[in-house]
Amino acid sequence: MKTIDLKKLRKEMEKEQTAKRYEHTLSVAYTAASLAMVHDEDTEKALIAGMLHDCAKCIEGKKLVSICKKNNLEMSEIEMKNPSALLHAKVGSYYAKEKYGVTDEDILYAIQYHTTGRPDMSRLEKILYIADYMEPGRKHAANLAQIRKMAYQDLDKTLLKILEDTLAYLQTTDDQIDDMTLKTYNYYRNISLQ
Ligand code: DGI
Ligand code: FE
Ligand code: FE
Repeated sequence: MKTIDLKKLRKEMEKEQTAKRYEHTLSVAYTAASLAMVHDEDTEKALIAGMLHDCAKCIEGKKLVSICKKNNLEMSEIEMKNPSALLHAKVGSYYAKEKYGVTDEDILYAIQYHTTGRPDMSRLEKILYIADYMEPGRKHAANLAQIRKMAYQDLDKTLLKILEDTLAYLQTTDDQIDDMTLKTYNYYRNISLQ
């Protein structure tokens, strides 16, 4: 993996993001690193993925759509209709590569799928997805205490719980559910039944 200057990334995120988002970014990076320590993942990769996962979150929805069009990044109808929630992950992964020099595919996929997950995620992908949900600054998500304990014991079980809670939450809103979120849920539910 090409060496990435984490300190430099941190400064760039501080510049790109609102104070609140930057605080979340740091929390996700360190939470991901602590999960990486327990689950034998590369802590450096976890830090980079955490630091960059929301690098496109402070770009407004319309701009995210135009960035995708300009750079031939495919968009589904649901992504186009919910750009801020869904496209920041895709554009974030694109920026991680093109703007911040990340070449490691595992990190790029972890960023790309940090919002919806995907079936058969790598260990790093799971760690980022979970860290994003459970970082200490999160206050309103469901079952946080249980999820924070579980995350240090069983990544797949934790993923399933978060996916269940996310789907339940989305059903209380007008937001459309992305196919990938459903596919991920079904995949990890099936695994839990085996
Ligand atoms: O960017 P963050 O706020 O840190 O976290 P995130 O990237 O996980 O995005 C969070 C939001 O994305 C959260 O409110 C749930 C939402 N989300 C997850 N799956 C779907 C979704 N939103 C829609 N519309 N459809 C989904 O399938
Ligand atoms: Fe995000
Ligand atoms: Fe996030």
